[in-house]
Amino acid sequence: MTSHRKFWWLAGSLVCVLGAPAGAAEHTVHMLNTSKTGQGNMVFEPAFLKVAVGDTVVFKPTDKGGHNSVSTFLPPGAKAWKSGTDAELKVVIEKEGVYLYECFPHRVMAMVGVIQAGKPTNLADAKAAADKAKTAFAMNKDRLDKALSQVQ
Ligand SMILES: [Cu+2]
Repeated sequence: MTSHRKFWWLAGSLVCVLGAPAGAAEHTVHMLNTSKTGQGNMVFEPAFLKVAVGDTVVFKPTDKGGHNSVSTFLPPGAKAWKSGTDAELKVVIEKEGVYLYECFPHRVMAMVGVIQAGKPTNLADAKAAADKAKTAFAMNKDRLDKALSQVQ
């Protein structure tokens, strides 16, 4: 590598390092046809995620099964999201609290997930929303409760 080239390589690396907000992490939630941890078919994995405000959650269509990710309950002021079918979506978690989301095509199978960012300031409202969401489930009826029970 010439010294000229080396300079631009170093400059590029610095931009990468300095460009990311301090401490912000990226978390991946896999959309799967079959759970890798024995949770049955049509799942988000992990179904519960604890993140810091400012972190990014990547919904990844690891299995192409007609999946999407749609927010169904949010902390006050948080932005709703909806991915395309079998499309990756990156969501920056900007507000503190509990988030619920689902795969709309597999709602009946309780393909749902929970994200906690910071303190669970809206947990009571999240539980009420979960109780409503559960009425649509025909299978895996305990999944949402299991994920929500990990909120601390
Ligand atoms: Cu799905």
